[in-house]
Amino acid sequence: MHFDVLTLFPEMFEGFLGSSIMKRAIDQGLVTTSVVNFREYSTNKHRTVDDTPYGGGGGMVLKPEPLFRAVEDLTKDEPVRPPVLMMSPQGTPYTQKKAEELARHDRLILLCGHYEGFDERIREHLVDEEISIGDFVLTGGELPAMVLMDSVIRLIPGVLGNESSAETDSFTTGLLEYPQYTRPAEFRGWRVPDVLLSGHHAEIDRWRRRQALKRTLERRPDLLESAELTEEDRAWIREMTQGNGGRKD
Ligand code: 9D3
Repeated sequence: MHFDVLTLFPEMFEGFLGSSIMKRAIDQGLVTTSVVNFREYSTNKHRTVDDTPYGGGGGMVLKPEPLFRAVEDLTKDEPVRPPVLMMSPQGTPYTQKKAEELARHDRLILLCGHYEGFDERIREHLVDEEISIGDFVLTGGELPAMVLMDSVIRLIPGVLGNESSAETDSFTTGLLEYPQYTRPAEFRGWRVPDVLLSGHHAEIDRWRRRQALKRTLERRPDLLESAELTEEDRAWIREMTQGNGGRKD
């Protein structure tokens, strides 16, 4: 899979692409990247990429020419232009489902702004999708682009070890994870739950399922709406939410 990243701050990607699982995916030839400073595609002698907004007001707006020229140059040999994704606070909220969808493409082009807004014609005539990574304000689209790449790259077959497919499955159960423990069985007086030391695998599975349900109910009740629940799960949730004054214990 190939990623083209268009940014004014290409150096921000060095640590990310040079570390850990990303580096391994690149070294294995599973992923290729071109991180391009779109200032190189500016059409004027001062290499300008932004300008003041028509109609007045503060801030600067990214000009259309550099980004159009950059995308057109990068895709000049492609019979079909790959999806162009704009990282934007006004974008559709990013989800695991979107990551899975994007992982099916063999090439993606990511546009990153930094403070500035984009001239609307970039949205209207160059971009296929606008993506936000959540309701908080960052200084640019570079970190969101790295978040997107990380989430997509780990889904590419061969990038992670064997745990990967099982892990994807557990996300699709739609519940938060149950608590985990390792040795020692007692640390500073805090004991690991006895059931986990019991060797009764059916009981352990039941305990973990209930803990996952309890945690999801407490922290992310919205997830329960779409989770796949058995009749036993529903009974357990009823027990946790009723007859105790509404407390979820
Ligand atoms: C208030 C008007 N704009 C400033 C000129 C808003 C603004 C634009 C760009 C605020 C922040 C940014 C930089 N952020 C992103 O480019 C961004 C982002 C984010 O801030 N949060 C979550 N997802 C994303 S994706 C891109």
